[in-house]
Amino acid sequence: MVYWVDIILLQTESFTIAIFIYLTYISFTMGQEKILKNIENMTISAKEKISQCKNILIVGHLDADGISSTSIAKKMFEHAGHNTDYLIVKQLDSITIKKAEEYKKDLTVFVDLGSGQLDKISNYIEDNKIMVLDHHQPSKKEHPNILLHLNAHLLGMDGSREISGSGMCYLFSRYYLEKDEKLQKELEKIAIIGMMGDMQLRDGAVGMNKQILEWAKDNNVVAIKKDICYFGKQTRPIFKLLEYATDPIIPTISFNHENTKAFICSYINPRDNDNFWKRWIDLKNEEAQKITGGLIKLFLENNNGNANFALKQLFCDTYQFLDEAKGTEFRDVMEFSTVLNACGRHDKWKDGVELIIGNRDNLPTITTLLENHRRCLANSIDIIKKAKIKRMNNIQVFFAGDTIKSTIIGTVAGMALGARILDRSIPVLAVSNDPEDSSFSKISGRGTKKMIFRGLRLNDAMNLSEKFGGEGGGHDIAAGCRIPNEKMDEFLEAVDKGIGEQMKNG
Ligand SMILES: [Mn+2]
Repeated sequence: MVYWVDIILLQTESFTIAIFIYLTYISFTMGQEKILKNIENMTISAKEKISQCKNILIVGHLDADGISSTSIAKKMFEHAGHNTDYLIVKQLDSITIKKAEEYKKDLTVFVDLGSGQLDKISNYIEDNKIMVLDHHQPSKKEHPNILLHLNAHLLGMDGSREISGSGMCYLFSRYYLEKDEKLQKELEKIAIIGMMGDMQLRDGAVGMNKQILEWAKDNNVVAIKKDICYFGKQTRPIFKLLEYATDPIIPTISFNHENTKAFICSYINPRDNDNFWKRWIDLKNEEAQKITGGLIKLFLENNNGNANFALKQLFCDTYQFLDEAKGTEFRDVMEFSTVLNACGRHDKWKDGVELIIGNRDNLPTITTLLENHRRCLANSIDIIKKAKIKRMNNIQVFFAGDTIKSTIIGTVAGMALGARILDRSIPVLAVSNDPEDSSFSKISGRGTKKMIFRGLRLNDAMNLSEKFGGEGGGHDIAAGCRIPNEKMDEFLEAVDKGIGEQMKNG
């Protein structure tokens, strides 16, 4: 029997919840609006000075987000009548800044990097010839004479989760360019590739990313669909999709060729009329459901009552570009961003930019490149599996020397954490030789979200390198530095201590 008091209480409660949701929504959109207004104001006040700079050099980071950011900048500046040149770098340090200075342009625009190295940039390039669009942690000092500095954190956004470098470039373009719907759509598309490349969409979009995705969805740029999270739904035969599944690892299936094939065949006929293996997108609804049901069963049976987390990871929002052909690497945003990553990491960043901008002449090279990249990652994971890991109090260190390229070692370290090859309770520092200077090493640090909740700030830890004659920067969850070899032990001690301090209350 229900009493009227209960009904009132129930109504009051849902009313309170409704009000709460409404207020949260309002404060969220108001926060967003304020940020956009600030970006608009800052862009408009710098616009005239920027317009006067005929020749522009764009300097971007070499990952998928950096290549996307560079492409947005190139497209929009050319559209606005500037001449552009671009340069993609692994890390913004004195060597690469000097390189940029040698171009002697009217304006150097740093995208997806720069905010943490303004002091250093200022040493080589005059302040009034510098512009920065970035989402990395900024350094503390202000530089009032810089033409324009749009940084996610300074504008009140979390640059690790809420917006990418490409997103910052896109927002700038909204206020710098005269309205042009076709171009806006193209730039929205590129902004989304960057978000994905920086792993900001893994648990669903939040903050400004969500806003940009909504614009893109309304413009029919992208379709968003809940699906299994695995890589290769457009291009891989399903047995490969499942066999190489790492996030989450499928019990008894991942990395087991025979089991994977047997599993699939027990649910569906895996071959099409021409006897080719079907891809995920070729499956009929009921076939996909059967496989998904089978996967859920595997997780429930093999995770000792701990299946919830893995099951949550199994599904996510997936994103498809509506102007790209089905079954290509470019239809699915996850695959597209991986192509770009492969380009950047293997010195083909020019191809990456060309690809985004619309020049697809080099496609065969790019598919081979993708295969190489996958093989490189798999080999490197094997190397980590067999390697001796130096375990300190609060960090684990892996020395790769020359065995893993410094351009992919961060990705590999992140994968090894994800696949539990490394201890997931403390961050990993992966060390490789610096190819540009043999007296230096490069270090890539990776953590997990859980560690961030416990206080981890890898960018602060990597910044300690400056005390030892090195240089560094990045995000709380992923950061890097270079350090003189002779200072390595001292530096690692300092990082171990520093990270212990950061995470001591977690
Ligand atoms: Mn980025």
